[in-house]
Amino acid sequence: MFHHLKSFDPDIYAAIREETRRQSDTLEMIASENFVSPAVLEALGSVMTNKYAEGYPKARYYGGCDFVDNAESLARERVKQLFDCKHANVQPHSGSQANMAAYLTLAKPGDTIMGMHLDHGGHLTHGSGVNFSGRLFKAVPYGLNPATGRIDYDAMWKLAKEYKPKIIVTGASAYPRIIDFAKVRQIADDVGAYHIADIAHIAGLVAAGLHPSPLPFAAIVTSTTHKTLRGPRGGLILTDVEGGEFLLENMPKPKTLAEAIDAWVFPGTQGGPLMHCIAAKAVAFKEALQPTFKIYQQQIVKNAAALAETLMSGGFKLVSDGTDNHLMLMDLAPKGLTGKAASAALEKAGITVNKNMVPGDPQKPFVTSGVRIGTPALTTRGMKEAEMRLIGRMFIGVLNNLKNEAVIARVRGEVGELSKQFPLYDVPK
Ligand code: DSN
Repeated sequence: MFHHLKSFDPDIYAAIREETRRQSDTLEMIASENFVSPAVLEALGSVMTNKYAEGYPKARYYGGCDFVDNAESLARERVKQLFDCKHANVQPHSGSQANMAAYLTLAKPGDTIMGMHLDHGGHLTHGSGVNFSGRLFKAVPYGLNPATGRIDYDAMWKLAKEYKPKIIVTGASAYPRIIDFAKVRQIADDVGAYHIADIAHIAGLVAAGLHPSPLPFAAIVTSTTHKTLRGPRGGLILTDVEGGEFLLENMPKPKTLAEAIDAWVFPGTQGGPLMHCIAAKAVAFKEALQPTFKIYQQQIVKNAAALAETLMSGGFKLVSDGTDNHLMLMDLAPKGLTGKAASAALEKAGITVNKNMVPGDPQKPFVTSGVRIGTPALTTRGMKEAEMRLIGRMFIGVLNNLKNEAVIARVRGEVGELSKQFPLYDVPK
């Protein structure tokens, strides 16, 4: 493998080899990352990357699309089966692109949207001022109840009544609890808003029935494909709503919601789809339809619970005091530590996490008072609760001894040993 690259471009070859080694020899605990299967990697590295296929299966602007049509149709059918829904668009290049197409389907620039505050666990594309979502739209953030660390639905309702948003977006990047999609639909209906659910983080849990599905309660559901869902990097859009009357500019007749979504993905916001990614999405969806996928998702949740408990018994504060899903958010302020210092020390010890704002964080986003920790990737490696407890003790050792090089070196050794017991990819020679 990689022999062409090795001889033609040794620099990129070396970068890939070392990244493979890093992924294999360290503990990957970034909550949004995962390890795809060799079958997904093969589809991603295939000749489908060569093909232009603007349009949709059987309605393309280019010739030669028979086989990419097969791949995209399979991806659509499989993801519809996985989430039990009526319409799917698998072309968004990313979750951000999926959200852009979803917002533009239901709102016009200048309209008001409500999404979760970035500092409370929301996502950039849910209305942050530095992102298109906060620049094209008037964004009103909702947030957590500071006492419980959980979404304050009453406050959300009040804000919605006051600002009358066109869209309420649910979903988060750093929220460890179940989201009450039914409640948000009730709020949206009350104020005449559309509900869009972005399930990027929890898609695998939703597919496995371990988190309630938003499909009965949201006009549009968006997601990425590479987090708990364990596919290639990319996005998707789902809807269960049939019919609709969407008048798009330059389009002669009203469209159904599904047609309007498709039109906003292509040609509305994207050009040619990434057919190699779409083929790899189809493979990942097939994997997610296997019975073993549910067992995998169950283990992710059990692992997160075991790790959370170990950290809390070690005296560390988690936002909302625990987790229901695949991630937890550690608030380091009570220990007088920053996310920046903690994540740097953990990385030295071979544990990869990301620094993360916590609700009401006095620190800047590059410093933060928290770290976000997730279990999807290590669960893919086969680790279970016993390993999580061991890893929890490693966290505690490092975080109580941030400046103690001997402790960090000892933990780095333990991480190496544990990694060897759960082999991942073969490192290219
Ligand atoms: N940046 C991703 C995450 O880490 O959660 C979300 O897109």
